[in-house]
Parts: sequence; C-alpha cells; structure tokens
Amino acid sequence: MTLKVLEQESAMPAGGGCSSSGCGGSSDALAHLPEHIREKVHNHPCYSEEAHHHYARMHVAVAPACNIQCHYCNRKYDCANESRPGVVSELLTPEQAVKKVLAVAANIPQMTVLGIAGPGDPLANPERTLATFAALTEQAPDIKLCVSTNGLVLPSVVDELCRHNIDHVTITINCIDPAVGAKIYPWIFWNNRRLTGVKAAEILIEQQLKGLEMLVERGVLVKVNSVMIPGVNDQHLEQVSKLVKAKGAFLHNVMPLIAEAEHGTFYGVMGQRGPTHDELSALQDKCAGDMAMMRHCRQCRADAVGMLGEDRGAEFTLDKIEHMDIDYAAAMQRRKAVHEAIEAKRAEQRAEPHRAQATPTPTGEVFISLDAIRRSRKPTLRTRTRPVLMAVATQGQGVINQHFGHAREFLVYEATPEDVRFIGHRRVDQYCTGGDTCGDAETALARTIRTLDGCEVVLCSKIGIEPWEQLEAAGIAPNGEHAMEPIEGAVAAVYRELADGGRLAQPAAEAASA
Ligand code: CLF
Ligand code: SF4
Repeated sequence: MTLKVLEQESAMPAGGGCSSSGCGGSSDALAHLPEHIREKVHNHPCYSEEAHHHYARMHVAVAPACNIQCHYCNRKYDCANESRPGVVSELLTPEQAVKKVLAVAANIPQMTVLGIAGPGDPLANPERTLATFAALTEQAPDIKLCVSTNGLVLPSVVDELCRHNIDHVTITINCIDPAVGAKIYPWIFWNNRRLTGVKAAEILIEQQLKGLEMLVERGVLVKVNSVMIPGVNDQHLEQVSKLVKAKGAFLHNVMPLIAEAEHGTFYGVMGQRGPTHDELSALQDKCAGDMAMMRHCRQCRADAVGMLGEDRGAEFTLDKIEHMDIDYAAAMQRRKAVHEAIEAKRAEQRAEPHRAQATPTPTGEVFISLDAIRRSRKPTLRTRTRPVLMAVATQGQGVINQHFGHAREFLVYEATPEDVRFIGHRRVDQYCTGGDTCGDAETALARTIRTLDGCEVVLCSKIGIEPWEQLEAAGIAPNGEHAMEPIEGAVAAVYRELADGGRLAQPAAEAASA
C-alpha cells in the first residue's frame, strides 16, 4: 500500500496563487493559474516563489508619514509591516525616485517590480506615492507597480490606484478581532482625530477588509501580510487567513515579529519575543490549509534594490544616479532580451526530470510529513521513510551556486519520497569574507551551525575543510556534489541517496509508537 500524507496537498491555492510548495525548477508551479493571472505573477519575485530565484524588485522610499501606530514600529525606522526594523531609508522626492528606478532598471535588467513600502505608509502620503506611480506608468511601462499599506485609507484610493495600473497591493492585516487589534495598535489617526483602543482597531480592520474587497472586485492581486506576535495574535491568524482567502486575497504572508530592545519599539522594550523558525513554519502550515502561503519573504527595507535577500542600494545612491545617462528605450530592449533568456532558462529547469518523482519510492509504503508528525504527537500511521530538511546556498537562478562560507542566508527545503517543498529561509552572518576578519570566523561558523538546527544536509557549490568538519560534528552532512544543478532536483537526488542507503528509516521507538 502507498499512502502519501503531504502538507501541500491541502495547501494548493484555491482562488489561484503561487503555492509556496513545489515552486521551483521541477515543474511549472503557476500552470494552474488562468493566463491573465500568470502574466501578472510569473515575474513578480514576491507573488511567485519560483520567480524570486530569477527576478529582482526595488523599493523607493517616498512616503515618510504614517496614520497609525503599531507596537512593533519605531518611527525613526522604516515601516515594519514590510521592512526589517533597524534600518533607515534615504527619503526621495517622486522625481528622484523615478530617476532611481530608471537607473536601476537599466543596470539590473532582471528588476521587474517597483514597490512603494515606506518608510511610513504609502497611502498616508498619497500625493508622493501616486505622483511616482504616474510618472513610471508613462516612462517605464515594462515595470510592474506594487504598493504596501496598513489599509486605513485604502478604500478612498482604490480607484486612483487602479488608474495607475497597479496590479499588486499588499495589506497588512494582523487581526480581524478588534480586541486583539487593541493589543497591537495603540492609536490610529482618523477623521482628524486620534482614536485609541478597541474602537480604533475596529475602524482599521473595517477599512482593511473593505479595501481588500474593493481591490478584488477590480481584479487587483492582493497579498495580505500578517506579523506573527506570539501570545498576541498567533492563535488568531488562522482565522485571519480563512477570512482573507474567502474575500479573495491571492496570497498570505505570515512574517515573524522582529522586536529587539535596541530598536526602541514598544514590543522591543517590553521584551515581547518573536516566533521561532518552528513556530512560524507550523503556523504557516496551519494557514496553508486554507490559503496560498508566501514563505520566501525577506522583510526587505523600504529602499531595497536587487534580488530578494540582497541589497544593492549602495550602487544607486542619489549622487551616483545623478551622473548616469539613461536611454530607457534602449534599456527596455535589453531588458526584454534578458527576460526572454531567463524564461528560456526556467523552461529548461522545468524540463529537468524531478528525480524523486521519476522513479518509484524506495520502500513504496507509507509516508507522513514531518509537519504532520510535529502536529500530531501520536501519528496513527506507521512511517518508513521520514522527511529530511536540507539547507541550500544559492545566489539565485534556481541553482546551487554559492560557496558555504559566502552565504548570508540558506534556503530550507523539506524532502519527502514524493516531493520537495520550500519551507523558508534562514539568515546567517557571512562566515568567510575573504579579508582580515577571520578572527571572528569561528564564532560566526558556530552561529551558522546553530541557525541550521534541524537541517540534516547542506548543499552548496563549495565548502572548506574546517566548516565541513564542524558541520559533520553537528550532525549536518555537507554536500558540494550538486554545484550548479537546479535546487529541487538536487535535493530530491540527495534524499534518494539517503533513502537508498537506508538512512531514513523511522527510528524504532517512533515506529513502534505510531
Ligand atoms: Fe515590495 Fe512588497 Fe511589492 Fe514585494 S516586497 S511592495 S510585494 S515588491 Fe516581498 Fe520584500 Fe517580503 Fe515585501 S520580500 S518584504 S513581500
Ligand atoms: Fe510603523 Fe508601518 Fe505601522 Fe505605520 S503602518 S506604525 S510605519 S509599522
């Protein structure tokens, strides 16, 4: 008997959406979507997990003001609804922003999306935000426009957003119960008055949901961001996910709270903790039963430039772009050619046989996913071949192409006999900078190994002897044999090697209690 119990079977997007599961090199993860939706998401690095390996985004920080207060935000920094706290963006005028976008688009042709996400709330600064979008619609028609908002004034600007061809809107919805909201939002500024408590949260939630409905009615793809705050809304976000899905949201992005005391936020100072990797992943899995989940968000800053996870903003500061002479018509031709080459590469990667699926499973018997095991202390099924988490070092293009010591983050995949699915990313300090900083290397390596807790294999293009030995000592197998191979195929191949070597049998005690 073969029985597959896999999380992503229930995670397939019902209303259309990029399933975070299974997106990658082995199949066309967007194949189930209608053509007009595919067109909107196939090269949007946030709306398609597969696309984020190939395409870049940029933000311009044109929106300084905000109309609410979140307990995880310190106004000295960027809007924490889509940004990591602790960094401050250089504020631009709309004219400067447009110049910067054209410069980046000409120099990073894989940049397909311009987002406005702060440093305050973009829609609390409607003139600056809309002026930027209007100019770009005219001058750079090949760039997708994207905006992120807390939603308070969204209903009043929906039609204006649609006039500017904005196809993608993110609303941060942390709760649908005003009593929960009162613990997250100390106040909102509404109709020229500052409102507090449950009443304030009630208005905010009403506006967010109304804005969501209006955007969906107009065919705009809406992503909902939720900040997971343990003990405050973690038990509530499943309900949020269900409701926003019912209202037509395309994607749900549950992000971890980042609350460090040094950021000076209310939560940071009060010692409110963020979730662990496992808590975040478990909640994403719970929500996934009802909603397509985004798991590759990097909580990028309000002036981020480049692939998700990298920031090339320093190459495009105002003084540098001032001297750039951009022929955007010529740049558009080059961009088109680059995009065609990327699509050809993606098609080639999809054509790679997915080795885990191409041949029968080693034991051909009963499997259950790691998350199902985690959720159910007493699984009712005997499991023979267990899931394995593997960390991957990559610089993009969907392949394993990064030296272990150069990685600033690892992508984590869960392999089972049936599937390979993306779980999330883990940020690390760079272990080797190639300079004089190796004095701290040992500590950084130890921290990296701690961060990779739970992973059994690390796939990278190369790795030195010392980290190799330390990883092995920590029970993590380093593997450099799949350099430049598509990620999912390589993860599947390593899984099969482990299974064929008899190393994935369920421990006897667990099997007995199953
Ligand atoms: Fe920017 Fe946001 Fe648009 Fe993406 S980011 S406005 S949808 S273009 Fe993306 Fe960055 Fe996560 Fe945002 S990884 S923080 S989800
Ligand atoms: Fe800060 Fe953004 Fe919240 Fe405004 S909406 S308070 S800028 S996190």
